[in-house]
Amino acid sequence: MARNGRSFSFTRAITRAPGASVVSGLRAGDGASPSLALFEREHQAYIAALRDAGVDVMVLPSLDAFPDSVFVEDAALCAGGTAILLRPGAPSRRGEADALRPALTKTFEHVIDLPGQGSIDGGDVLLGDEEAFIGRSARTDSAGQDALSIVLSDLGYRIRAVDTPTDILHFKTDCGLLDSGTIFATRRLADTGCFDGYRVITAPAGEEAAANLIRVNDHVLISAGFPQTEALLRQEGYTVTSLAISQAALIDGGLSCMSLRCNGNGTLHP
Ligand code: CIR
Repeated sequence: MARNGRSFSFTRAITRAPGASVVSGLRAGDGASPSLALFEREHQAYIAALRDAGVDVMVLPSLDAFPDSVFVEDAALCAGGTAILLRPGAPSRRGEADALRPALTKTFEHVIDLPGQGSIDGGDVLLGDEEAFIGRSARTDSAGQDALSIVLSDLGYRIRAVDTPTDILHFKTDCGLLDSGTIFATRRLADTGCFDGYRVITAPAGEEAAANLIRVNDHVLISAGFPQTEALLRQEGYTVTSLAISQAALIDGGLSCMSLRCNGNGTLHP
């Protein structure tokens, strides 16, 4: 397994505990609400897995004013030593970026508000070592895509502006990075051609919900309940940890969205 690559080498992560209001989290369907107690247990196991992968995890207190605030990834983005406060597309989530500001200011030397116009959720951004994929979606509009493209270009990333297929919440709902040159994705997303130039491993049929995995240092974290995916990734040589995220899934959340992962390239505060 590749041991370096800034896209998956992380020293720190910021998370936020789910609060009582998580039962009202946004969801596309009219499915069941999560149980707070089980969500908390699954969230704690998620944090433990990040720590096992060598990451120092900050756990922020729950924020009941924002039911979806456990999904910290959508409100900010860490790129090297810079944290960028984003503009989430769902009206009920707009204030989440400001709520993250104090923690980011403590952690990063550079914290910037996304300039320009438009909305963008971090779930639509996949950062590679050199290239950033920015997906336009129901949450991320062209203006938001353009605004983030300018910031990430200034930080040295090549930009690949892509379209998240309409029935997918976020670009990363359907993909995750396995190493610097390899992406795990659903067939429906890979078939759009958006990963041309990368090696793509596709999620086994029926296990599309496993696509939102995260590579953290030497570990690949995947959602529990996807045995073919787990076997496939082990066969490919990855060290896999599978985690139950049943309650986050009830409100359309996945593994990536519950942490803001940061790589300390010398600019993180000690
Ligand atoms: C929402 O609809 O915004 C939340 N209930 C789920 C957000 C999941 N975030 C992500 O995939 N990046």
